Amino acid sequence: ALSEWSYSGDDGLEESRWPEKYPSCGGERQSPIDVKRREVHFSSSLLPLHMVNYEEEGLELSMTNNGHTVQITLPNTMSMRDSDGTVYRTKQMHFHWGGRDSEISGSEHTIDGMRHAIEIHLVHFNEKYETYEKAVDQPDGLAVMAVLVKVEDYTENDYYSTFISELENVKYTGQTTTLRNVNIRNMLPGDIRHYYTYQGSLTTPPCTENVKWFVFQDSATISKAQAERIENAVMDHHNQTIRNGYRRTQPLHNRVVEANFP
Ligand code: SG7
Ligand code: ZN
Repeated sequence: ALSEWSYSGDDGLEESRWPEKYPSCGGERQSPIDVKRREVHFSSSLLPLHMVNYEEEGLELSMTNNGHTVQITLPNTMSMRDSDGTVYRTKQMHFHWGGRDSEISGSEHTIDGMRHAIEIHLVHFNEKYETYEKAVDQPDGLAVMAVLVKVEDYTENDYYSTFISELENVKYTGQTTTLRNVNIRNMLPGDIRHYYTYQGSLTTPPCTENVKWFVFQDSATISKAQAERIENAVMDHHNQTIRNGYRRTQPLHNRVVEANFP
């Protein structure tokens, strides 16, 4: 197998066996999780994230098919300040989707057991470490914002058009293209003030337990046709269409999920 790990076991180590090679994947603060709304703790001290430069116009961003997902490199000029004053800078964003059978959703986080069609991750690093490479091994190194995307039959989202039409240029693993004139803010939900937050991990090997997660309460919306284009667009090392690239939800163990809304 060309891949060191996979979700299904078709190609490389399957999900349930990740801990054999990547011990952190068997840890007690793993991601994703099911957010059980009745068990979420409201915290009035959590402020909206202070987000800077996400709406910058005219960006040229490189997008790559890495064999597991499509990933867009973000400039480190976008930054987010957490309630506790920590500043995180952007590194990349990527997507998790389903689609193995039509109607199969592929978000990683679920809300009361409900899985959304797609989940977008914006990976950030703690700016006190100066670079992503230095932050990635630190216990407080990373923060990921998660955007849940739902499908409404005919609601075309024009803010996703550039991204979706460029997918044909990254059909094969290893290919890279350039996105022009995307506005990242517009790909996020309308309401970015309200979020769930908890301490977790990377959702892929090595499953490092150093990620502070922020899952927006509001979701973004795309059309069914747009979702299908994403689900059918890109292929892995074996030229199999990449589908169902999400990890099963993990036990909460000794953790609390907080929210800044009641
Ligand atoms: C995706 O998810 C990729 C990975 C990412 C991983 O497979 O975008 O990124 C690279 C550079 O391959 O891993 C370290 C990292 O960002 C896990 O990220 S996630 O927890 O946000 N899903
Ligand atoms: Zn991810």
